[in-house]
Amino acid sequence: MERQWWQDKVCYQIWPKSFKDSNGDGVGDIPGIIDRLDYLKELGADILWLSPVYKSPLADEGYDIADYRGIDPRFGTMEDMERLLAETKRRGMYVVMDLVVNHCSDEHPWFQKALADPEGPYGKYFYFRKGKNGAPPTNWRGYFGGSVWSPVPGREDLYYLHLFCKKQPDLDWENPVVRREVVEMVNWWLDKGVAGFRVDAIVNIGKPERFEDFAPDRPDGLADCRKMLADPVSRQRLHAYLGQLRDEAFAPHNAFTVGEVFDTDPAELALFIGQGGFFSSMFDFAAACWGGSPKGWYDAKKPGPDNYRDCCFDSALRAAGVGFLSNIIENHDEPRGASRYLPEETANDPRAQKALAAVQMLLPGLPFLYQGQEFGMTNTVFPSIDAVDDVNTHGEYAAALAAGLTPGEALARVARWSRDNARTPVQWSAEHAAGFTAGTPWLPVNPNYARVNAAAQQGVEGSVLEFYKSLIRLRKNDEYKEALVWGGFEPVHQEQAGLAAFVRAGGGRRLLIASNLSGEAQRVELPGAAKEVLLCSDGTPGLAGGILTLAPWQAAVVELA
Ligand code: TEU
Repeated sequence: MERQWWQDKVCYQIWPKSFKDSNGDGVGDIPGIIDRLDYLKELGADILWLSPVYKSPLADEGYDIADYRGIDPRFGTMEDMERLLAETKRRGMYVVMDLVVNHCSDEHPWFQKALADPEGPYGKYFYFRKGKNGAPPTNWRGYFGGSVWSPVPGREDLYYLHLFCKKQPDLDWENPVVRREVVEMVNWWLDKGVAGFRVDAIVNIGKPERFEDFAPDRPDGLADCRKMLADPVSRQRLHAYLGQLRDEAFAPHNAFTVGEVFDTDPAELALFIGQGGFFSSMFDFAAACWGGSPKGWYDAKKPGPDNYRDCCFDSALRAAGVGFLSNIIENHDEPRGASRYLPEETANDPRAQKALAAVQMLLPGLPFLYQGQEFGMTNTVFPSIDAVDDVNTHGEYAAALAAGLTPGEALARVARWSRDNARTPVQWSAEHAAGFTAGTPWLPVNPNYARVNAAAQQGVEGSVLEFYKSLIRLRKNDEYKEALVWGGFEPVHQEQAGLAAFVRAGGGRRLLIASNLSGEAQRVELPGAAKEVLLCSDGTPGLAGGILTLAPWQAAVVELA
């Protein structure tokens, strides 16, 4: 496979609203990001993915775009954006925007014009359908709960489609004019200097020929809209549209793109991320999907460290020789990785966080850090459902109540999956509002900020932050890059509970990465003679008689002969 410019990079996701506020209004902004570029550079981040900063009513926190070529004043101005591009370029860093084109905002002029004349040209940008016997056109349930259809105001028996919230009408990609609009907009940003895109919710653009009911799958009488994704026509269309985006926008710019792709068939992997595929990379959601329930979040199971390991290893083997998956432990839609994959009592233990970090950062593929992960931010606490901002959590709370849970149980069950866990302000210091803002933060800071913050760890040996830096340095070290970036992957001792161990080999080097994801010491039989311990999360591991002994939650990288 031909090598690409982005393959040896480390990526970092910024969720701007909660990253850093520069003007005291309690909302993070682009100047705040510029202010932290040196910190990110020192961490070793190269590619910065910005969640949406476009003009938006923020009904889904920016994933509802009202102007694809404008910056929302809450986040700054186009001049700020241009300054960010210049400042990242100066530091040898790259900016990747979020491409949200399955839908736009209901406040986008396209939709406003469509509402005014659903039969006119802009009506064809969206899906307008007649109801069925006084009910919506189909019984599909949207991603955030409730029907995917909302009535068109002032029009009897006419509905528009929105797979997400009702302020996010779906764009009809069968319309070539829509595809042209998107291609032109993407080229406009690439010409401006962004390095590429994270491509939002993209599998949903392929829709079936006919919209038909599915068998209801919950007490609400509705059926998961995702069922339409399996339709062969949906799939064919998806592939055709993505091919056009690649050929007419991404490829000519040699852009880096990472798809938010759920529901792929393993057979499709090469099509998506193989040589000349639709995207450079796509996220691996195997671990994030583990334990999910068709009933809803209230019924989801918490994975343990072994489940995390098994998911990552399976994915790595599946992608071997095909392409680069993007590895995450969390993002703006998921709970914090430490809270999710570590046992509850160890989520805040820096040793355990470092053990998890070693696995994620040295797996084959592209590592993505999410803001605050690098110094161990964890899930927050919600005093009541009213304290939750996220539209998705409210939908899931309603589903839990409908299933008969008490309000207290419903809150406790959905809180651990709430997207707000990852959306609390970044904890920069132990000062006012965790150093995020001089004002009042738009969402309360996690009460653990006095203990967990970047300033307390910066330059402190043994801290989670400094360990992430060493992992990144190792990954980028010319001596080991062949092995760690482009090298092979071989799981070892996968049957050993609480141990995540694998060998990465390339360029004449063989490295064993062994992470003790348990509170007991682990004896690891070495798959070869040990040459040198390159890195250890805490202290020094035991090494004698072909056995590596790891203390509880200790991780080590050992070069093998
Ligand atoms: O997420 C797509 C998606 O499928 C989500 O519904 C996801 O399953 C859910 O958030 C898990 O909790 C993307 C964005 O990442 C998300 O923030 C947006 O809300 C969504 O698209 C709509 O644009």
